[in-house]
Amino acid sequence: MNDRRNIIILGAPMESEALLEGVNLMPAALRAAGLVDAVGGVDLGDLPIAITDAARDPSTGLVAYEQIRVATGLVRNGVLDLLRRPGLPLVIGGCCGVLVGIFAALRRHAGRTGLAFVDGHYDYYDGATSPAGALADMELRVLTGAGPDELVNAGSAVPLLQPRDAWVLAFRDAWEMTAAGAPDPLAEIPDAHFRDDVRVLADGPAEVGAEAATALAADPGRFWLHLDLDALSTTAMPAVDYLLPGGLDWEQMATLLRPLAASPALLGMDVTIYNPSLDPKRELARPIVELLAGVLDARA
Ligand SMILES: [Mn+2]
Repeated sequence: MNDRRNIIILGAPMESEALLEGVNLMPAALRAAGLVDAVGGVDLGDLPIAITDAARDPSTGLVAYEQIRVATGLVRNGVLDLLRRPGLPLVIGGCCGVLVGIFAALRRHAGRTGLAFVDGHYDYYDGATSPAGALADMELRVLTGAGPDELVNAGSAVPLLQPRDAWVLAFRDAWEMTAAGAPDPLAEIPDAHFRDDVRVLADGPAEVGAEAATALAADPGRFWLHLDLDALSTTAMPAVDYLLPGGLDWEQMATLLRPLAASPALLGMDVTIYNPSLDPKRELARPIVELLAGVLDARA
């Protein structure tokens, strides 16, 4: 345990496909694997999020739209509370949809805030092309100002995230997006900074992490770190819902994250998408805890 890091943990068990036993089980699984002691944190428990309505809303294309709106408000208020406390917020998802509420809180609390977005997917579908109709397929698009009105307007400014403040790292689903006819983020938000998994490994994970951290610390001067565990290879992390070839191994991921986690400009971090129901013996929970503890150790 390392109390100097003063990490504040909040569970956000959002499962935006309304699977009743999916990524919503992640906070409990990581706690059972020793998360709180390993990161040296204070645990505020879980937000009371329940996504149970499997119907897809015809106008937005989203599953459980009303429940997603309510959950986004809970995340916003919960993260606002975290940001007002001393210490570094660590939000445990859940799915990547938690980022909408997180950025609504960041906008209110800190104003313009950057994002280091480490994710196997762009998460840039629209309601028509999203395979699952999940907010977790489209949160980067919502954050940068396109999508269902009530989510795009969840904070005090639109967009919640300026494209130029987004560093989109380690994605590898461009081919899948093209096949689905999804919006192309390279065309729609060209000011964002894109480094796919091949580029991250070619340039070096340490170099790419440091490049993003340095740029975000300079402008806008503060940022959030998002980690979707499906940015790991499916060999390293098979317990995710959408498998893709490619990706980073555990050490490459730690190397990419460390300079971001160590930055004084970091306002907080979320981690998402581990699905314990695909890992019945919970063998992957401890490596996740060790990854988080290892990268947050850079702040000590
Ligand atoms: Mn994602």
